[in-house]
Amino acid sequence: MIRTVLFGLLIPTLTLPLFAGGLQGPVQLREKDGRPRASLKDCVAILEPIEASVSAAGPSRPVSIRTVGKAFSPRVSLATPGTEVTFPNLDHILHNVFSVTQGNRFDTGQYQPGEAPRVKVASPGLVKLYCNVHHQMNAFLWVVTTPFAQLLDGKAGVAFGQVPTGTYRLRLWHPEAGEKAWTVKIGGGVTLGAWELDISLPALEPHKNKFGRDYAPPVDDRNY
Ligand SMILES: [Cu+2]
Repeated sequence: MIRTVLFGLLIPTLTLPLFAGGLQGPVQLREKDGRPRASLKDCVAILEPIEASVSAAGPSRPVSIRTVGKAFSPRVSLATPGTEVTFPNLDHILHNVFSVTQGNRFDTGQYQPGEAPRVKVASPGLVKLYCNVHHQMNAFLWVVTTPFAQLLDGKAGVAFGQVPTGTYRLRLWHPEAGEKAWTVKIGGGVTLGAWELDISLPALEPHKNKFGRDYAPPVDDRNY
């Protein structure tokens, strides 16, 4: 912690929390046969205050989720309430994005190649995104109010710094594992831990189209 002595008073430097610590440690994603998955791609870590002085995060920078090769990219994104999300269509076919997640329902309608519809997410939580044209397209948007949230793509685990001391809930999530949560106490230094998630869900969750009906049989539109 940095402090400045001014006229005999101790003035804490405002940019740093008064008492800050960190949380670090490896995350392991275990396959159904028990072997560890090599990559933490699509894994999300969210550190939420239970008893700690943390201000809610304001709207984050716009999030872009492209449709390319008949898939959403990236498949998992992070946002805060009020964040604008755009969906640029980089394919040569029509797409659609809809969500029937309560609190964040929307439907872009079908949109052309080159178009980029926008929506604003409202409520915290996990928003499941689908395309009404292509059953296999799915993506996930985590809307969080804490400033401590990260995607674990390319990482070995969680690493949060400048965390005010207190009690937190560490939530780990993966599309094929669902969510697991732990209570962690963070003191003045770096708190260490190790966490595991078990793969138990299918790669593509069964789902209906935006009308709540089964998808029509696929048509041949391979020229995306
Ligand atoms: Cu599509």
